[in-house]
Amino acid sequence: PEEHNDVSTPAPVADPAVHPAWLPDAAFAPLGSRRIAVEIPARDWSTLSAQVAQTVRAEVAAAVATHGGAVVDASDAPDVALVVIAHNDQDPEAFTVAHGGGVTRVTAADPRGLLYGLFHLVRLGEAAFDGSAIGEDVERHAPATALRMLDHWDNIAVHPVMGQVERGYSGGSIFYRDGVVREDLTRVARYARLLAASGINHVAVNNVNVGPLETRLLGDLLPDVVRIADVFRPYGIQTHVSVSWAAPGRLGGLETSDPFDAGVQQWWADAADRVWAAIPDFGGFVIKADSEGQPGPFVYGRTHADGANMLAAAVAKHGGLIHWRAFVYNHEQNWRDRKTDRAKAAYQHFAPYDGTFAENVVVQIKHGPLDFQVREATSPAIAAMPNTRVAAEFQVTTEYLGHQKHAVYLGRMWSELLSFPYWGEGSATMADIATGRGPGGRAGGFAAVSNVGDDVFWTGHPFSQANLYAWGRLTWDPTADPIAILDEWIGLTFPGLSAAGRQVVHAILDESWETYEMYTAPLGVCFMVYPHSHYGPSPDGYEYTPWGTYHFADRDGIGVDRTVATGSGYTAQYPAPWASVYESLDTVPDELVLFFHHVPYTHVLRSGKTVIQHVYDTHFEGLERVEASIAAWEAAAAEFPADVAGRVTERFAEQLGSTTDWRDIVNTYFLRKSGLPDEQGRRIY
Ligand code: GCW
Repeated sequence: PEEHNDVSTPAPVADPAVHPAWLPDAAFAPLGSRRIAVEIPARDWSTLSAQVAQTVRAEVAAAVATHGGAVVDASDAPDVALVVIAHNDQDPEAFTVAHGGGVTRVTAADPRGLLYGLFHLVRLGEAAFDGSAIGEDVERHAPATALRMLDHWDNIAVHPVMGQVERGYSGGSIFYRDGVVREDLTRVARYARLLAASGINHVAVNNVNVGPLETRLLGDLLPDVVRIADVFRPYGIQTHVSVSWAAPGRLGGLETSDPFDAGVQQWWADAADRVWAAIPDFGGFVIKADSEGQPGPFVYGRTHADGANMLAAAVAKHGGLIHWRAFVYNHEQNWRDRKTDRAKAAYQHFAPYDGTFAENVVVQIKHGPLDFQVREATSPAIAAMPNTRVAAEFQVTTEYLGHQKHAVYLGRMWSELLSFPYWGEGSATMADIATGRGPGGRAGGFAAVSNVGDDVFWTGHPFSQANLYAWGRLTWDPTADPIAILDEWIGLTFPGLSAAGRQVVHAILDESWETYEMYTAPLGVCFMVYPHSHYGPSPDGYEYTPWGTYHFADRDGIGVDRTVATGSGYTAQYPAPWASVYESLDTVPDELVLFFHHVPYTHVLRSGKTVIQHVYDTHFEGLERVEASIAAWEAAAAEFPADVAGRVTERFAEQLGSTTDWRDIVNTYFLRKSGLPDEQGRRIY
């Protein structure tokens, strides 16, 4: 344990001040009570792989020390053998498992695969060793993509409006405090371990809104990035930094950021040389350009392909990546202008440049065309760039989904989005495109905004840990069953919980996304939140703002006409069959009807209900479902550790109040607009 701060030999140490999340000591008992052989041949490993090899050894040593097993030689009758062998697996993160003759055997071509194999055994628990979960046939596990990323929106200094972590609901940053990178990165080491156990292997350590201080991460603060990278590396995680397009001016005193300027090109090449000299396995740069006030190439009359390719050239010789975000739209829109449709922006700005981005550019596109709403259509831009590496971007932090005050599990939502077949049933899905299995075959991977902070539970609501865990697991296997993932998380996080207790967590979380949708903005209409904070109901909050997110409710109807026939023409950005499915009111799915159409309140949905009655019914039911969750929780709370129980109980009180507000304010809004009463005569204010 004393070696804990020595990053080259990390050993898991229990820190009572921090919740162990899905890696409590007890989760290692089945493994740690056995005789384990680790065989990793000395070879010319990369620094990353060599350090991961040490991590595997340290994990095994710590587990047997805690649980009474032993580290033995391979020839000394082990129960478990973890072996790096020269096999022809091309994927350094892949591993195989097999069980025979009383031995559970994990093999990999690289220590990184072995680390994932080790955590696989931890997840399976006793079943990994008795032949019930692992059979005699060799079973291969490999990630769907090599790029499984978390983006932190952490600021070094506390931002006057956004705080330290933009859209963070879990306290301060685990990286920064009081305007500097933390001296003690122990917490980051624990985070790295949790991420490795869920499958994440890339982390960007600062907000995509990059201030002057954060710009210095490429300059005088680079040694701090080195320290962070040193802590991530032993767990197989590569570090990335978000950069500002204005960096050549801010740091280098240049007067332009024009990507065609030789001085600018040189400045970025030098910056890249500096970073990779300090961190040879550095991942690359993330950039938000020409978006929400961040500078970008538009000022110079250049395109985003011009900008991205200039940065790509600077990092190419180091094997670096440019994650160029496609979240580019006009945030100074005039609400009187009915022609501009923000949903069309990403496609308009990026699709025309398909095929012109350098090979080391990943265009990172939000899963929906607006902004991480509880329900919006899938982004057509993701399917429009077969000759570009596209990453699908998600949000683990619940900016629009209850701020980790509401119990909302997002595994189901992500799974549904990831499996969206862009060219109709059976065709390539969003996950296929991101992992290089779509048309064009280029892989950009997955990225999501982290929900972690320096909160004792990491994520504010203890149950929000499940989202972080599920994100990692889905990036590894986007086809995995999100409820099985949730069950895995429950089992690891709450060892010893009774079957009834487990059921309660499932009852609360399994359909919590749908529940949240029920009591918030209906039928894909989006937003209806308080501006700025994005928490709580404010149906007209964004209606007359410059942000381009309107629902156009009047006394007759509501919704955004995005059809070709009479609206913004957005539906034409989709391939067949979706373009016509969404275009027609006869075929548009109910849950997205207001995303694509402006309809009267009396419009009859495919479900047979009118829009207005659907709104009333779902809002009453949404609150009832939260009340049922609370009742289930109260009956089971005593089974949970007191600190967890206390926090969950406190969050439920907040959720109940907030959900009640949502129900009453949305119902009242619709009643006042439409004048149409609830068929069931329930109380609306
Ligand atoms: O959803 C919006 C958020 C901003 C965020 C932006 C983005 C980091 O409200 O806080 O900025 O998206 O994705 O860049």
